[in-house]
Amino acid sequence: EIKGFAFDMDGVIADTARFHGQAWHQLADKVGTTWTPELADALKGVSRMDSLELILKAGGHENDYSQDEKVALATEKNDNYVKLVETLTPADILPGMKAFLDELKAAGYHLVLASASKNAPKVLKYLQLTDYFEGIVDPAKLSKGKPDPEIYVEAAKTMNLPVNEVAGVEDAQAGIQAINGAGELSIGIGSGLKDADVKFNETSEVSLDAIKAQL
Ligand code: B16
Ligand code: MG
Repeated sequence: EIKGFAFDMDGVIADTARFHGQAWHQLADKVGTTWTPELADALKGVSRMDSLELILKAGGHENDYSQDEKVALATEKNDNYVKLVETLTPADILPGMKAFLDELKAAGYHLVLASASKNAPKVLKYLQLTDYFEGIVDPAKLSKGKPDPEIYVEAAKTMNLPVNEVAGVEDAQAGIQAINGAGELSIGIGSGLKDADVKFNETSEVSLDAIKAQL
């Protein structure tokens, strides 16, 4: 029986995937990597430094920069991203997600955030959703990013629940792999998430009844 939900943030709760995309696109142009929809998808859920490596590799530039230069590139991307994040308001919560969080809260489920983003506390603040979550897994304390299961294992610990009583909600393939690897119920939102236990096309379709209908 599911007693807690671990939420991905970017692309699930917050309409920020477009901001990450915009800021990485700018970075790709700068290093000379062609920006494609496939590359944009491959970056979803992936940590900042791993995303940078994927962009450099896609253009054959992985050996063109020192470690310090890579950190500077990632910092530049993040500065651009943070400027976009500061424009967020509660209107940028993805359709239906506020209602779903309210439904879960009212039904007494545990809720934690399992986002790879170091900017997650800031984003939740601008969306005025901070109080919904009993904890935020700190990605800085993890040794491996998604698709490694670590972040979802930590999410279960934060709620004091065994993994089989936890459901994870994700919009990215890397995230679904992480949930499945942790032994939790995976709920995928978006296209191309074939490994998800429960699948939705849009955030607006997600509710407890709609999940139960697929179990
Ligand atoms: P930051 P999620 C992920 O968040 C994003 O999907 C991914 O695009 C981003 O690179 C990653 O967070 C790290 O974010 O640079 O803000 O630390 O989908 O796991 O909520
Ligand atoms: Mg995501």
